Amino acid sequence: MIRHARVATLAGGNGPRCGRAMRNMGLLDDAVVAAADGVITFVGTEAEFAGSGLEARQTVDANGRLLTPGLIDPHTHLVHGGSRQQELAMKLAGKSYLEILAAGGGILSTVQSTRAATDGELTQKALKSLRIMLEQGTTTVEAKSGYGLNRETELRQLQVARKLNELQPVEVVPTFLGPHALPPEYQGRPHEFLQTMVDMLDEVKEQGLAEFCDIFCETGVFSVEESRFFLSECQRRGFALKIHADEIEPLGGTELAAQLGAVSVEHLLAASKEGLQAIAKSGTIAVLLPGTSWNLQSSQHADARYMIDEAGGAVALATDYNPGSCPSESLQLIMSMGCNALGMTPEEVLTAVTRNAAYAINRGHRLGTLEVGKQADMCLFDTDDLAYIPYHFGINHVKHVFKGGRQVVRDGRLLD
Ligand code: IZC
Ligand code: ZN
Repeated sequence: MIRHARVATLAGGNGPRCGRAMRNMGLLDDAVVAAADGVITFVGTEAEFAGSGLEARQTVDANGRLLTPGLIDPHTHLVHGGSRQQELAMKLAGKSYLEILAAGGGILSTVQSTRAATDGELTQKALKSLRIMLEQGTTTVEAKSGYGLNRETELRQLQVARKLNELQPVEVVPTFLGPHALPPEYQGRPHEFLQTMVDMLDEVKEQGLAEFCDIFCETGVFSVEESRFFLSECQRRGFALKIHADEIEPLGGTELAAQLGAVSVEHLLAASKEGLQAIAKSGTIAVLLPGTSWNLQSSQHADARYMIDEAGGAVALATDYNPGSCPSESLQLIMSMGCNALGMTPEEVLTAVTRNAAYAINRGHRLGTLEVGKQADMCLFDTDDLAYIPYHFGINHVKHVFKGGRQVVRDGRLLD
């Protein structure tokens, strides 16, 4: 039981919060949250608790601090080998992300490192990142494959992602991103490559290795028509869909996401206004990744304000943690960028990394809000003021973290 907390419940109704409703945090002052067997059993004020007849075996006094749902990172490339700090010098010398990729670097350099890494090496590297995430309040994370680009290593990445769930507390939700780039061995033959990825789908499904499928729909990577072909094959086999769309150039992946009824569409820096209206209508969540613009030295950002104010859609935020375009595990840093780069309010940002992020990974029924019956994933911040978190950026504001009712971080330190 946590007492005397300022609780941002994010509670009420079902579905992601859209448009201006993203500012509704469902705040309760001087409140109590109780849980048993990992599930929330009470949320209310101290006064309501006094009349409830409930008793606690273990109590944490929050002393007025802010308690939120555990943070959810709905877009990462968690499992990979190697790192790409050499690209920093290339970017500083004026090379673009797509130029580095076209020259065989970028994603393709991580593909080489990932193919060469053992399962043990992939696991240890991912575990290190998961510890950083958890210490900073992330209790659930989506993890994409996409650095194998062949059957063997794509399956290995997904198997490692699954195994991570048994090795540490953060829940890892796997996505098959086989078509993340065209491997050199298929240069000029994108359809043949996509067919090899389609040929894997039944195996991925039967082994329960991924819930979502995703593709990098971008100039110089996969076209809208190629993306439609792949994603339709995935949908026929019962996978939920995500799309990397309109990250760099306005290709129309956002419109495709709406047409296919994708759960989420990610990046959207170059998305058209019509595309943003279409996804708001189709209920497709816009997962925005401001750390990527910043790290690609771009002044261009996704139009979060249009999405929220004009299109009335749902926005989530994610790190995009990966070794190229965003090598950072910190959702708190992304929260700051949500305010300072995307113009979102602190309340909208919190909704974007809790409730809406949960819906972006089909976990809204179980995660993302503090309500009776939901899983007791909670984050206690060392402040009573939400705005202080994005305002004071670059540090960890987390005091305690609870995953499924169990305390996993105390005073900013991971418990073993
Ligand atoms: O490794 O560069 N955008 N995929 C699409 C990425 C960035 C990850 C990478
Ligand atoms: Zn990505």
